[in-house]
Amino acid sequence: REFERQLKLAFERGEFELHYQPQFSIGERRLIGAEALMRWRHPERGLLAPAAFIEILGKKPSAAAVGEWALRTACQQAVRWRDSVPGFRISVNLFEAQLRAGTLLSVVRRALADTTLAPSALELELVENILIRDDPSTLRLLRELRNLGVGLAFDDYGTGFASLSLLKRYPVSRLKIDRSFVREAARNPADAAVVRAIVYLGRSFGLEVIAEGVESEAQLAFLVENQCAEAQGYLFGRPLPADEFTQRFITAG
Ligand code: G
Ligand code: G
Ligand code: NA
Ligand code: MN
Repeated sequence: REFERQLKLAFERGEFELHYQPQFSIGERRLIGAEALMRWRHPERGLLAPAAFIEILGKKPSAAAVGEWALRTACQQAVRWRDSVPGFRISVNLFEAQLRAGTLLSVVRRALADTTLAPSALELELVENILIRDDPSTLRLLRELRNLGVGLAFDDYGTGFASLSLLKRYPVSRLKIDRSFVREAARNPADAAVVRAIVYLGRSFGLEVIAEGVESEAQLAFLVENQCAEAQGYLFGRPLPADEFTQRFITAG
């Protein structure tokens, strides 16, 4: 409770910020977009990663306001980058509370209209476990978002429950292969099999597939060999504040 109050105050004081991690097409080794990742610039404890607060924040109704701020901020930033990067797309993570709030569709519409970002330049990331409660209103909401032209990605794909039935029913456009599979894929046959299976699923369902947590050339070589088209991870770049992202990936070319 006390921590919740602190989070609310921190948000009101403007202590939350977004960092951006690049996403690359593997074939061309070209920047194709970025994932917006939240950080808390704590006055005493320094920069905090979401692990320290997302779990507590994520299910509270107040998370919807934080999520809306993140969405608008990320869309605004994407508009600054889009002219330099053909097809640039920004990915934003959703809190469970945003799906339950009943306002997500209008919030997304407004964020796009106010920033002039094209719907196809926005992707929303969901972890599968948000969906296993599986109410019809969530399914309807996701269809409406897809009808707007916004992308939907399954985050940490392969680690949740009921992956295949969700894939069949939910209108997702991209799978993000969880980094726990990518880490050992070049060495461990079981992880290799999971990565290959997800790439194959993506192809079968007509979805884009991106590998998360790519840290080494060996991992990248494995992905090339297995025809995974896109990658994100420390090999390409860590999450950076917007101005550093611009210096490193936009103006440096
Ligand atoms: O940035 P980092 O790797 O520490 O992120 C850890 C987790 O926090 C990830 O699962 C990520 O999806 C989640 N996360 C980061 N930023 C956001 C955000 O803006 N909204 C939501 N809902 N989750 C986020
Ligand atoms: O749950 P989600 O996939 O959104 O989490 C993204 C998190 O993964 C971020 O906190 C980010 O800092 C972290 N991350 C991004 N790339 C790498 C990587 O190459 N290796 C590791 N270990 N973590 C990464
Ligand atoms: Na994510
Ligand atoms: Mn992920």
